[in-house]
Amino acid sequence: MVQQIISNSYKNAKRIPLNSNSKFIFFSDVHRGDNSYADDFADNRNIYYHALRNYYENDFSYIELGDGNELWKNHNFKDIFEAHKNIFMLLREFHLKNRLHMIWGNHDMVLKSPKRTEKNLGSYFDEVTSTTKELLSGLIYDEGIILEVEGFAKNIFLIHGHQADFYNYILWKWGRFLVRVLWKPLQIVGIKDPTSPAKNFKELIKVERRLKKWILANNNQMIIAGHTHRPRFPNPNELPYFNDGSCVHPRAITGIEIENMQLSLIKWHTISKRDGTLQIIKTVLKGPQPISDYLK
Ligand SMILES: [Mn+2]
Repeated sequence: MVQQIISNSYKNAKRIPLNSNSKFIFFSDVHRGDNSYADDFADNRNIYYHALRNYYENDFSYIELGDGNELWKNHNFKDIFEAHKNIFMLLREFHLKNRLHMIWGNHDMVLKSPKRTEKNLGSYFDEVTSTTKELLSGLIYDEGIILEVEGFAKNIFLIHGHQADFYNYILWKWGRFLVRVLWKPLQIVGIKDPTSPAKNFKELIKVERRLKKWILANNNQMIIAGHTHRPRFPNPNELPYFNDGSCVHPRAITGIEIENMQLSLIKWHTISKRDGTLQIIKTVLKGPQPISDYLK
């Protein structure tokens, strides 16, 4: 069943060309929240903003691989928008240049509906001028995206990854209910949701195993996913399962870049300098590795 769900999202995926001029940055599991104690992203928001602006200025397209907005803990998108307005304004800049592509995950599965997306993200109320202004009008969330690599028969499949997680794909409303009534209040006193693969190692391994099974059954189809929060960057002789990690690591965000037909796993984090100032820097964790190594 899980294998069929992944195959369906592959069939329905939006297609985007990729060639030697393309530059892509993938982040996922940003979990943008309301900036309260239950907002796992709050500590990393400056790092994320700085990284994303850097990619914007360097002509990258941004593809978010799901769970960008934390719509389980928060009923109202407006609270998330107000807490991270600078980030949404930057996303708007990407969108206006057609350089923004969104995939939904289990925490923002409601954005599957274009109507819902338009209502939540299409516009915002500007309190200074008391007028409604455009935000991400016309943006469509997809379940999957295929990057068609110029000169190759094989391609790259982008997906959130909860398709390999029955509980979070089919029973997601139940999961959301538990997060709202149980785990969110408990998180504030330090107890974490054990049903999330991000917090439960056994679940995480199962999700990875199912995705790898699908890759093997589908002619070694390369996948880049999120969901588990565990960064993965295989060697060329291994199964091509990549994971960009998350933006809610304790002091860092991780992502995957494509530039010059090469892939890199990167981390953005803060260092403290001897004079007491803080600096946000990028560290390459793995790569750059040619894409062609994974399309054989
Ligand atoms: Mn997820």
